[in-house]
Amino acid sequence: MAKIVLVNPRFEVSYWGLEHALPLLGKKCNVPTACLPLLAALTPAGHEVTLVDENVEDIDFDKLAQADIVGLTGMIVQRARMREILTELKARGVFVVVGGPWVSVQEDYFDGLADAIFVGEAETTWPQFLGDWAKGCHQYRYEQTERTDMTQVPVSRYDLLKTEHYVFGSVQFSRGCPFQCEFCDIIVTFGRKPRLKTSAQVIAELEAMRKENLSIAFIVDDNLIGNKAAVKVLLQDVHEWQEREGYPFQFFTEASLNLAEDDELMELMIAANIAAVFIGIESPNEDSLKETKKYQNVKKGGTIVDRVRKVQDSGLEVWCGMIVGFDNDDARIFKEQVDFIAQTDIMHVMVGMLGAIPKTPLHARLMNEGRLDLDDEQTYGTNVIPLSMSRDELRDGFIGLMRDLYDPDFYFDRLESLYLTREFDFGRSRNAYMREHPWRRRKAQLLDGGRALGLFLLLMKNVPDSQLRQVYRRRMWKMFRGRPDPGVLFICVVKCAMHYHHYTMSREMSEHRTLINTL
Ligand code: B12
Ligand code: SF4
Repeated sequence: MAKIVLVNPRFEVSYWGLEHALPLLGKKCNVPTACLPLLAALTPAGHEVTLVDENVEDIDFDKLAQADIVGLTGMIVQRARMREILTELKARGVFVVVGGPWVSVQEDYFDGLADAIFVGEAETTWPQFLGDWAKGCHQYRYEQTERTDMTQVPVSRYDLLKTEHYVFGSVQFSRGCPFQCEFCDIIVTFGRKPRLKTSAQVIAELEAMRKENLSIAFIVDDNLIGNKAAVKVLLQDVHEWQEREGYPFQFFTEASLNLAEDDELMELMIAANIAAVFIGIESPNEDSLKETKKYQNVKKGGTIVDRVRKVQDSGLEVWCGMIVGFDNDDARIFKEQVDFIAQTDIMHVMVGMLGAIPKTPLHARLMNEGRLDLDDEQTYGTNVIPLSMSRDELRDGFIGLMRDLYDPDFYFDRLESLYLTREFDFGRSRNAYMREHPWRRRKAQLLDGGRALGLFLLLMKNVPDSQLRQVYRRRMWKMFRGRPDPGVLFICVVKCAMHYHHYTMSREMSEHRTLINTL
């Protein structure tokens, strides 16, 4: 029997980290990293497992030093902190293993600091390692020969998380994506054949999350609609569960743009109460999309703008990822991106400079072309040396683009266009359910109204910039007059808080010419 502690290191500020908004929302972290409660569930009975997320609590190194095994996870943006933690633990003679997205693609990054590493999925290798460890014959490198059979994945140990500190819960329906974008490490690690859990597994997870008082969840799939036929069955069952239980969950997720081609699928996502979908659009420049093999976004049954609007009109809010710095992008791309976003009414635009993650085809190609900056400290914010502009132009254009996108007027014009002019119906099927259940509806309205007011007051108290506070007041007043629905008002105050994060990030970058993690 081993004492095991699984650790998720502190994140650096990033677009989706929402670090500047979290204190306003009364939370410490956006989402609990899904692998921690999952690895706990995969640990054979008899071992004692503790989860430590440094984003919600400090690491007590003395306590950690008493563990038999410490397991560390982490993404690229956590790599520096991962190194610090490993160095500290090594000095104390602790046995430490590392897994997760970063070490899976950069296997030698922690050489000399880790006792074992896990590449890719670990549903079979983690229990196998624990057996080897008990026998005193563990290996240094573990990699599954077969991809995980998702129908065998156990329910995550949500009970071990301090769920009160997170905005969202996390739940996974599937892994893998059928597409082949050149820069993507997801398909390198998880493959192109989508694998799904059964409806019974997913519903058991939702029940387990509900016990921990979670009501908003991020479906952390690489691409929820990788296998459209199979996910439709799953969504139908989640919809029936939601109807039966009174819509206890609201979901957010990620999907590819071909979603717009399938009305039934959009309808089922809404029925399951998915409110917003993050789509990797990447670029309005068709040559760049072709260059990066993002063929699913290249013109097909309408422009990208038409397709985005179709998804929005169905009742799903669209968030998106955009990339600048493809070989086909010259200095005109920054303005093109702004013009494109203006036509889509998308508020949450994660824009990044093209980066080459190890093991991807892009990384291999640029290495061959001598266009990779191999320094770990990325002063230009990306390891890619662009082809059609200088590194300074790319960095400055990117910072300017972020600043333009989160200019308060531009941001709130998009919000008003979607929510006031187009009367976007956020959470359509839950709203329909509530209309048929007037008591529940009244209770929900009271709750939303109270939360909207509470958050608005927090914004007024804590946002230091008086001009910005004035913008939030003015825009919320307009929203109040145009759509005095407590649910919509709550969403819009949350949008103010999210704006505050993105605005602060973009101002810090432009004032200090420093680049914050944008990958
Ligand atoms: C959902 C998701 C998000 C969500 C939730 C993030 C979170 N904090 O958990 C949101 C949208 C918030 C998000 C944000 C970001 N994300 Co993200 N995200 C994902 C996605 C699609 C799924 C992650 C997931 O939960 N998978 C399910 C779990 C169960 O899988 P897993 O963590 O890989 O764990 C398995 C194995 O890796 C292994 N394992 C993992 N850790 C360990 C540790 C040990 C000891 C062992 C034994 C095994 C092990 O065991 C698990 C079971 O098999 C991945 C893509 C992917 N598939 O990795 C990108 C991904 C992880 N994200 C990425 C990035 C860059 C970001 C951002 C920095 C983007 C930004 N600029 O804002 C931010 C970080 C912000 C933050 N503070 O959270 C990159 C990381 C690149 C890399 N290789 O390091 C990825 C790979 C996507 C990509 N290529 O762009 N993300
Ligand atoms: S659609 Fe997304 S997950 Fe799929 S290959 Fe492209 S970038 Fe990767």
